[in-house]
Amino acid sequence: MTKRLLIALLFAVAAGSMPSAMAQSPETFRAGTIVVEAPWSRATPGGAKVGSGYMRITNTGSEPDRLVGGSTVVAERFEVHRSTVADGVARMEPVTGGLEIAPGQTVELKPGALHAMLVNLREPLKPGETVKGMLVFEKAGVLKVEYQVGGIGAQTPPAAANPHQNH
Ligand SMILES: [Cu+2]
Repeated sequence: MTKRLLIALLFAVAAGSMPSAMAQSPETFRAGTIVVEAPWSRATPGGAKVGSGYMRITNTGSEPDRLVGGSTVVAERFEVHRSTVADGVARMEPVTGGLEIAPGQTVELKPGALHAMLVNLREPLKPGETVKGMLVFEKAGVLKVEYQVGGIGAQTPPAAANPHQNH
């Protein structure tokens, strides 16, 4: 390893651990007043037809906005679903009419709750890979994001993708 490379690495490590006012990780994506943090997904077993997408969406503006659609490079369709448990049976249903993000509100898409459904996967998702996608908001418009793929059945974002998770 060259000395220059070593210095660059040390600098990168120092920069990564530096606290910032917003506790902002590199996996933060913005469009207009919408801030999307730490999009992530889960690895899928071979043959699985659907994958999932999770993230935190914050509306920093003074007007409500809606997540009305999206896409990823790995699946044919993007839907927003809500998981519920009724009489001990877990089910999920599409959120119709867009997912509202009220002014000042943070909506969390996470396992067992609201989530993005990546329908008709073209290929299995593998741990450690990054999946490019887009989110479409009614007012903020199109936002390009990248999902970090964690393990099968993961309940939290991959550690490396979200260094500020344990605040
Ligand atoms: Cu679903």
